[in-house]
Amino acid sequence: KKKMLSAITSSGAMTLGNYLGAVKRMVNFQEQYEMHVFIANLHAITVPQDKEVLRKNIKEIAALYFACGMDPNKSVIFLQSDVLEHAQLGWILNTQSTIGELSRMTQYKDKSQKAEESGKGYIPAGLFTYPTLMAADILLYDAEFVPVGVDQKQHVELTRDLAMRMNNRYGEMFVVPECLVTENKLKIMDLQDPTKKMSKSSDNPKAIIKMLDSPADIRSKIKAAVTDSENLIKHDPINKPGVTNLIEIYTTLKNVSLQEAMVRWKGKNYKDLKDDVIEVLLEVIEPIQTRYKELYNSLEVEQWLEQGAAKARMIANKKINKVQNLMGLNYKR
Ligand code: AQP
Repeated sequence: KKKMLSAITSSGAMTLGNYLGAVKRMVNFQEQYEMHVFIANLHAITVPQDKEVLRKNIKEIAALYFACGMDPNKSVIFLQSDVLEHAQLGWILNTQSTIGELSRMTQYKDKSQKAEESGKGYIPAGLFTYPTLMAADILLYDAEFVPVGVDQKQHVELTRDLAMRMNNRYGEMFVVPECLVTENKLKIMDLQDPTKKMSKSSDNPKAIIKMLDSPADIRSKIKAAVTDSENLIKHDPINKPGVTNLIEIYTTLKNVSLQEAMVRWKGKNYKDLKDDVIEVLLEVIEPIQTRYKELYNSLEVEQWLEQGAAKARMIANKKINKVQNLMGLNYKR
C-alpha cells in the first residue's frame, strides 16, 4: 500500500469545510492507502491560543476523527506533539532552508499581515517556520502522497525541494512526496462571504458550520446563508458564489452529480435549495454527533491515540536516526 499523510490543525472546532475537504476523504483513503493522520497541535500554536480552548479543540478533533469513521486499526492516528521527532526534524530542516524561500510562502504573508493588522503588533516566528515543521511531518513517514487544499500546495512543493536538497547533500534519506491537489478542488466557502473559504478560525460564527453545531443552529445558519436576488439555482462560482457553495455542499454530502441535482431543482427556488441542504446536513451530521457523544469522554479515544503515537514513534525514530547519522550528528558508530 502507498503511504499517505494528512492532518487537521487544532486551531478551532472542526468545520464542514475540514470534514468535506479532508476528513471524509481520509476515511475513504483508509482502504486504499497506509494512512498517517494526526492532530496538528504544534501548528496550532503558531497563532496565540488560550490553553483551555486548545485542550478542548484537541479532544474534540480526536473524538471527531473516530466518530467520522477513522479506524485506529487501519490507520496511524495520533497527536503531533506526542511524537517528539516532529519538532526535532523540524529544527533540522530550519537549518537547511533559507529565509528567502520561507519569505515567499503566501500563507506566511497572509497570516503575518493579519497578525499585524489585528493590532497585537507581533508576528510569531513559528508562523515563518511553519512550512519546515510541515515538511518534517511529511518526510518522517515516507509519505508518497499528501492530499491538501490548493492553499497548501506551495508548502508541499517546498517539502519536495527540501527532500531533494537533503538527499543530494547528505545521501538518500527522504521519499519525495507528491501533492494530490488536483483531486481536491473542493473548497467550501464562508456562508456570509462566499468569496472566501470557510475557516475554523473565522470570527463570524454564522459564517461557518461546525461539525458539532446543534440542528437548530445548522438550520438557522443555512437559512441565513448569503445568496443573491435572482432566485435562480445555477452553478456559477464567479457570479453566484453563495448559491454555488450551497449546491456543492449538497452534492458532496449526498454523493450525487451536479446534473442529478440540477434535475431535482428544475423550477425550484432558493428556499427549496436551502431546505435540501439542511436535510442532507442533518442526515450526515446527526449520526456523527451521536457517535461523538459516546466517544468524547471514553477511555477508548485516549487508548487509540496512544496506540497511534506508539506506532508513529517507531517509524519517526528510525527516520530521525537515519537523518542524524547521514548528517554527522551522531558520534556512535
Ligand atoms: N473550506 C474548506 N474547504 C475544503 N477543504 C478545507 N480544508 C480547510 N478548510 C476547507 C482542508 O482541511 C484540512 C485541514 O486544514 P487545517 O486545519 O490543517 O488548516 P486550514 O486549511 O488552515 O483550515 P482552516 O479551517 O482554514 O483553519 P484556520 O482557520 O485555523 O486557518 C486541509 O486539508 C484543508 O485543505
